[in-house]
Amino acid sequence: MMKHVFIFVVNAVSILCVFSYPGYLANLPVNEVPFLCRNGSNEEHTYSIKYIGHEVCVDKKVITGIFHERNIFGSHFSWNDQDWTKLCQMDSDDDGRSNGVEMGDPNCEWTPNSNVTLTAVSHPGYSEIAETSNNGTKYVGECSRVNINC
Ligand SMILES: [Ca+2]
Repeated sequence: MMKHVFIFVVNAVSILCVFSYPGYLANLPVNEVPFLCRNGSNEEHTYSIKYIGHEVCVDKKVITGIFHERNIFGSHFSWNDQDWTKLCQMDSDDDGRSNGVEMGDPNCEWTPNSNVTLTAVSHPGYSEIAETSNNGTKYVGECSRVNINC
């Protein structure tokens, strides 16, 4: 009897893990976004962030944890019924580029059933400023935004 109870508990925990954050990703065109930022010493860092709608903790370029608090993109995702057609044209972080542009779907054509692989260019919940040079344009945010060493 105890063996069956143990197996039930293990399975219940596994199911909870499967249906956590990754389940929401099916409603977004990408599974992760890059975040290029500059710290107070003017050093640039690039992070790859998987929990797009939540605040994250980063330690030396490695994501070490996740806050459960939503960032502004995560709030918009929730308030708009996880509907990409509504989210795509919004500019959640108010940096002048739509969520679609930032997440690789500038024409808002992606749907959850499309088998298209897109590439995000920046974070839709963290504002970045355009910097143009001879090498092109890059979008740079502030590293303090990612709660380093939290
Ligand atoms: Ca942004």
